[in-house]
Amino acid sequence: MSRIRSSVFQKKVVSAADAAALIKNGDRIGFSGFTGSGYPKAVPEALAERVQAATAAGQELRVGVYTGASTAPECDGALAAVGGMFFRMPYQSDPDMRRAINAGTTDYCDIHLSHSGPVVRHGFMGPMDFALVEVTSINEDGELVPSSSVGNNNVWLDEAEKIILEVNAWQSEGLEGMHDIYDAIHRPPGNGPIPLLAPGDRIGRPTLRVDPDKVVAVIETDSPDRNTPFKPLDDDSKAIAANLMDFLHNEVKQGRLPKDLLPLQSGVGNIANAVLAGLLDSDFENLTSYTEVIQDGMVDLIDAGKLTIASATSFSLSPEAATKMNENAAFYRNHIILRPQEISNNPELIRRMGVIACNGMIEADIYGNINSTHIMGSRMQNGIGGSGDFTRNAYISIFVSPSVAKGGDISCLVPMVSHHDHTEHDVMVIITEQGLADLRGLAPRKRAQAIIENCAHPDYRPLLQDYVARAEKAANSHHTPHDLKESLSWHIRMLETGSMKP
Ligand code: 0RQ
Repeated sequence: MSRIRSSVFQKKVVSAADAAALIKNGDRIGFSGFTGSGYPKAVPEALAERVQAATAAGQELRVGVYTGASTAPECDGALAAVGGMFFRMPYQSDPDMRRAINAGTTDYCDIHLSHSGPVVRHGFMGPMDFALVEVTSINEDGELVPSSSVGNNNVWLDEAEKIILEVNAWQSEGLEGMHDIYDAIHRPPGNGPIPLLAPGDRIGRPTLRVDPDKVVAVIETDSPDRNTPFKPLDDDSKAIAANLMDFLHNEVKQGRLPKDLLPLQSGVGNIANAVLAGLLDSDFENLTSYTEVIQDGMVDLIDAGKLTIASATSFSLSPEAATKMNENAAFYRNHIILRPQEISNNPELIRRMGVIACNGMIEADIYGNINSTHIMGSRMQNGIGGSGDFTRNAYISIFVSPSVAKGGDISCLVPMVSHHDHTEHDVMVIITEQGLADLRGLAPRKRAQAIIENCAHPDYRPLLQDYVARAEKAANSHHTPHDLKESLSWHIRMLETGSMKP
């Protein structure tokens, strides 16, 4: 049976090529899609073909692409490979996309995920020409059942002048009822408090609403989300997870956390997933999660009966876990709620519920500033994503990373970060495989000692202590001692010699 149950929408079905033909050079398009889930799968590739044909004919066809977060090779990848984007925001992680951003051929605006919908609603980005949104089905009354992510879809559907829908039969019909679309946020003034008190609360509707007159094309697809497998757990990630478990147990013992903890947020990447595996082996029970992505580790916690409810905006699963989710969506619907990202990442809610935030990083400095986005100060990796939304507003904010990268040539603990995403004011705990630095209540000099002694790799500890000694002697040594002539010398050495070691 067709997933398009409304006769109004059935009449709008066209091919992906015909839908792509509606898009003009310079159009700004709000795409669905968040960490490899729920992105449009047919029109971006058809558009990429048009871009190639236009380029061959000496014409320009480039669009501005707004998403929830990263998408996949058929979406970001296809358009980036042909140079089809003049603008991109917010988070991305595709290699071709990254190349275009770093080459400066695509302008990239790396903003907090909780801001990415509102800046469009507020008109800060100018008008949005199209929304291109994947859904699971269209009901008789024309309401849309979202697919495996919600992201900014509610905002794009409201704000775009025209809408193209992809109805993907691969997405499980069991997803219907998993979503909670709260659409009572408008341009200020006049917004009230968001009435959500706990991760399991439902405050909205299961479907997205759309003005049918704005829908110019509907495409039928049947393609899987392209999710990437997680790396197997290595010794470092197991040690990081064990250090975090010790910390959480101690917080419970000290009476600073209840024994079922507080809602957990876990970032993207392999280490974050490993941390969830650590919870699986722990004695913590009745856990809840208020986060933005549901990874394999969270599904395992639900299966084990340890996680009662997970609230997010998207899945970020391995192919095996995505298949399991698809086959059992009706079961997981009782434990998972997918919301718009302006709700999953909302600072008001994160602060109210006391979320424990745990995110990956590229590097931290000895005072606790964090670089999440730029390799060696200038090369964009993925973007800040939701890490800022959660870190600044968390009950406890934690960053996790191995102490070294590139086989030990790089120390992830450095004198001064080469790019700032999270300042020392927002960061409470840093964890590596070496140990844990609890920075709460520490002045800068004491923070430096905690980080060097507990988190840095032994190979780099004397070098960091040497830096601290020089910084203390430097002319500008005051509250936060730095020797500005030396502070980025480690990065310069890496760029010049291929190692931070002298
Ligand atoms: O390089 O790709 O060439 O191998 O950086 O590093 O170890 O694979 O890290 O998958 O845990 O991701 C910060 C990127 C970590 C991620 C980041 C090199 C390393 C490797 C990646 P290669 P790993 P992870 C909510 C939260 C921002 C968004 C966020 C991220 C590559 O966590 O994108 O937190 N965070 N969102 O070799 C130079 C260093 C390095 C280094 C690692 N110090 N210097 N290179 N690398 N450390 C979710 C969302 O927002 C959607």
